[in-house]
Amino acid sequence: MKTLAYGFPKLGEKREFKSLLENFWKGAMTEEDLTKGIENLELWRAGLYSKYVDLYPSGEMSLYDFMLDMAVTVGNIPSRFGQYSGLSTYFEMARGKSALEMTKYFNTNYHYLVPELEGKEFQILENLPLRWYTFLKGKGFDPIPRLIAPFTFLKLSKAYMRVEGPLPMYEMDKLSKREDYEKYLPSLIRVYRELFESLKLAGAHTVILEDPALVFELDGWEWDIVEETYRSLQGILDVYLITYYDSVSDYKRYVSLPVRALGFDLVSNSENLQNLMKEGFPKDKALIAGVVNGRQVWRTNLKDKLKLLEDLSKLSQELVISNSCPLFHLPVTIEPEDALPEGLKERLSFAKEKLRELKVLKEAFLGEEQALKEVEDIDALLSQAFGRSEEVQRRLASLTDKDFQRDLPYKERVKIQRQILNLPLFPTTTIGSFPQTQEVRSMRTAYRNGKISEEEYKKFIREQIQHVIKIQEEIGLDVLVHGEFERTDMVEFFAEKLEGIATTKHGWVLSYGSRVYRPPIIYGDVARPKPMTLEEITYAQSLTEKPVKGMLTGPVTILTWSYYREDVPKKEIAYQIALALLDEVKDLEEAGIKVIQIDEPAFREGAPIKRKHWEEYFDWAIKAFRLCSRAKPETQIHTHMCYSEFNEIVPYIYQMDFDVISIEASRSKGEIIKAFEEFKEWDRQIGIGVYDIHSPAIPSEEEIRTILERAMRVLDKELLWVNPDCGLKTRRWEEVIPALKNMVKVAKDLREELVKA
Ligand code: THG
Ligand code: ZN
Repeated sequence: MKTLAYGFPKLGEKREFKSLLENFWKGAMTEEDLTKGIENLELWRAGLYSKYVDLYPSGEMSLYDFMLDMAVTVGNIPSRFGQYSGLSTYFEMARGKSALEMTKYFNTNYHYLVPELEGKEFQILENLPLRWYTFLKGKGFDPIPRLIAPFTFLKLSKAYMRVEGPLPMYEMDKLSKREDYEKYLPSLIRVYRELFESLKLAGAHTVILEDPALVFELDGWEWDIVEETYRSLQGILDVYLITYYDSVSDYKRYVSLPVRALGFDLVSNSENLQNLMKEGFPKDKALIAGVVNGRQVWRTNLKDKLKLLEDLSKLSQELVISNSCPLFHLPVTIEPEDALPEGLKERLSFAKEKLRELKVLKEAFLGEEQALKEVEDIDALLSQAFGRSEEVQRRLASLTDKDFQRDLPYKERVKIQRQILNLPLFPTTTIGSFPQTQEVRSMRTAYRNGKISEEEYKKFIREQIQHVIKIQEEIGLDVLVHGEFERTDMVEFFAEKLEGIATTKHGWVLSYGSRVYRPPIIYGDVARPKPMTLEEITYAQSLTEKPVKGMLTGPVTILTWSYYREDVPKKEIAYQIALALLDEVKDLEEAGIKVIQIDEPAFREGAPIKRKHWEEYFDWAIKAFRLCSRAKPETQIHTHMCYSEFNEIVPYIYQMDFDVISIEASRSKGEIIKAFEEFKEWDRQIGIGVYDIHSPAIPSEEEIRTILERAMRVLDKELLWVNPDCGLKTRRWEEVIPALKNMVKVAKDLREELVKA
């Protein structure tokens, strides 16, 4: 019986990783000091691993992203970056002007950089696995080198692919055919074998390969490729194969792969366990049981897990206890949190505490008295009810079908809304936030630290709102926003105001690169004690004749970007949040707000990995949105989506029954427009982001016009709104004002041209 842990956060207890990178990028730190700092973080991680578990990896300490590291290791540098020259090329690929595309890692809020395959042979460029293995070895640790497996590497990459048509044309897309893999695998496998050889020479016997793509619903030929890959990797190092975030998609083929040990996520759902119990497990392999949840913050009920491990030990002589998925989805430690609601802290376990749980589990499994007592104590604590509210549950139980249905269908609502709002053709608006300047941030910090009074802070926010309303009027926008200067993160802001949700002071998690966020913790039944946005929105509306949008974050996004309890179905939590938001919608309406936007950027991300689970998810996700947006027919409901590809879920999006959607389509405008073309029923108003806010470049009138004209070929002009593709909080005023002016100019020109025609 051994314990194995992996994916421990690299951020550091005081976000040292973030400071190191950002100081280096600012030019305030040398490359040498950066390297030293990163090495110290790796030593700290290895120290924790070795304190609590038997087996742990090296090679997780990436300077930006582990997929990028794999790409650099195997020499996959797209030609536009020229000759690879170390760190400068590395960061150019990560965050330069023509950086690699960033996308969500499976169904998580971590974003990886998508390798671009151009058809070149792979070769070892920087042997990062060896560098980090020998580093830790040299410091007296005994880690197992870890790499992303070849199949997952290719599956998550994009490659140049011939597009059907009369002329030879190539486009970047996912690998989708056997030939695509056959083109790249031989040279990739050769490189992996070389990497293994080098690690073996340095003293390694084992390698951990992370192959999470095996949880996708794969075709038979894809499994053939996986088998061939593992067969060709044999003979150098013992392979510990790890999968996570879901059950493996073909149990029988998975357990017959020629590897030393096989890992299972036994937390995300019960399919892996059912298969293990039903089909058995090969005698000659070790079973890595991912029983401690790497994605949720709850203390593990060790008693339940002990029982599970006993069952599993009948299947395999060699059981390895592990976390269910990488631990980097968790904050480092619960220790410094001193302002959590009563009773919550002892129910929580962050990454460091999860490591300790693995240790206690092993000790209890081996019958150690102290550990067994702890197991009983935790069970007693966790069996006590916590955070429930009868009132919220009664309200939930009383819901009927009509709570999910607006009083009038869209076709009739839109007529009333047109009369009230009286907007021109191609109405212009923004997504909600305006630049969060240094001044705004320092004022918020000053207020939080008690350095300025609530009155002073509120006065400052009111001044900011006055300013942003004036600017929007000058630019000539049609539907205005209040700028969101009082808000931090769009989820954390609401979490702080809702009952049943806790926020942390130090619970930072990496989202990508050096960017972090603090996921709130939904620990109890959710309710809204008092209005959350009313004051700022009504103040903004009092300053202008134009409509000001009420701005809310939707229930699916609040749920998906938070930790949530596991003893209540997600559907119920989503409905609870939706009811709290509905209270806000009602208050906004009462106060005369005519347009309300409820953002759902995580709507796609929340979907399960396997399509077979989609119907169930979208059923409640759609209903949660409908529940919170059941406004009066005359209130125009908007939503906004970004950060994902929405093409394949357009029919589900339609069922949300909003009046207007604004959608990010910065990279694949053509595709998203096509998706709406293919979905014939589409009759809702839509703003396809006319420029990319992630770039500081100011879009020209021509660029904006091109996108609108393309949209007009597919969608009725009456449906089109004109807006940027996301909020403007990360941009500077000098960029925002000219960009919006160009946008409004194009909308006005188009209106005039249509009148003439
Ligand atoms: N909020 C949350 N999740 C998200 C986003 C978000 N996921 C997807 C998308 N946006 C990209 N993720 C981020 C996460 C963090 C930041 C930007 C994009 C960011 N964070 C600040 C930083 O790292 O400096 C932290 C700011 C603070 O002090 O609160 O900029 O918007 N939940
Ligand atoms: Zn957005």
